[in-house]
Amino acid sequence: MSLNNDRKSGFVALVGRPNAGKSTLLNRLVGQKIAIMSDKPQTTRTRIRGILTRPEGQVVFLDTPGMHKPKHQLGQYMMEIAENSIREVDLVICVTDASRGGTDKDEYVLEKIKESRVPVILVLNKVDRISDKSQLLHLIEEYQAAYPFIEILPISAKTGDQVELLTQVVYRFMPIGPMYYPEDAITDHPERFIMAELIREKVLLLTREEIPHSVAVVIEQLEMHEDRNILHIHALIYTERDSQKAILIGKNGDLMKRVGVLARQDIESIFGSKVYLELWIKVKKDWRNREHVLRSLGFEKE
Ligand SMILES: Nc1nc2c(ncn2[C@@H]2O[C@H](COP(=O)(O)OP(=O)(O)OP(=O)(O)O)[C@@H](O)[C@H]2O)c(=O)[nH]1
Ligand SMILES: [Mg+2]
Repeated sequence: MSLNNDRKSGFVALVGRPNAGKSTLLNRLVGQKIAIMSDKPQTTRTRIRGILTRPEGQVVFLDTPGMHKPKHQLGQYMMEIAENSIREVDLVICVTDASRGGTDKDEYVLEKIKESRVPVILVLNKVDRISDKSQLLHLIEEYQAAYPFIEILPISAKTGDQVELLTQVVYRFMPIGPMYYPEDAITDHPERFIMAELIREKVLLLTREEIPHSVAVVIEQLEMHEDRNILHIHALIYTERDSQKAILIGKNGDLMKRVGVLARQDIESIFGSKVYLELWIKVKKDWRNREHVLRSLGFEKE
């Protein structure tokens, strides 16, 4: 807890459609990879907390699942997380993909924002993809007419363009408050959770169609072999059907090997120790629609 009474603190939710770049932006804002990212929609499945501490105070960013019409219980859980987040924070950052923008596509998100009384900053993301800047001006006008955003900022979460400016705007709207986390904390998620997510990210990267969505990852065992300074990780990858399991294993186990190599490299660089990663695949039929299975996988309703 800081003794400086003038310091600010607050909670900021990142919301928007799937694939808008919310997780990429969260990682940029806190300067470290906490949330996994992919070009597949509905990558983020739960609320991911990222903490930024500066001399002026502490901001806790909440990355949320992309807003969509849910087709199964997991999707319903994801939407509850996203919608509840809007109500529980001091500020909302609404992220939209400006390269595919338009208020018509964000209708649902705007509707949810209108129900809350929290100030909202609109971020027009992926400006690195836009060469015609008049396109941006049109978008700004369109969004301005749709909702009284307190600020509209074109940024690129990928290149970092204008993210520092966004951070300064966020601090401006934070109330005076206590430091909720230690100064050096970047997140409060357990290591196991981040590791499982990194493995899931590699599955998303290397698979297509329904496979990415059918997968859940759980770390079964995590042990430090002190003598050799190697972190031994035993992870289980759940999928919904035998046919999906076969695809995930790949010819001669090739796909799993590639997932393993990429995940190991990422975990090693993020956690700074050598890793021995063992991956197993198990079928859990229709897990996305089974309440108790979802709970056992950590998707707890609030
Ligand atoms: N060109 C470009 N691509 C970006 C930018 N920000 C994100 N992306 C890409 O957009 C895709 C989606 O990014 P994510 O950060 O996973 O998007 P998200 O909004 O968290 O998606 P969900 O978790 O599914 O809701 C990834 O392929 C990113 O690399 C950007 O500023 N420019
Ligand atoms: Mg995400």
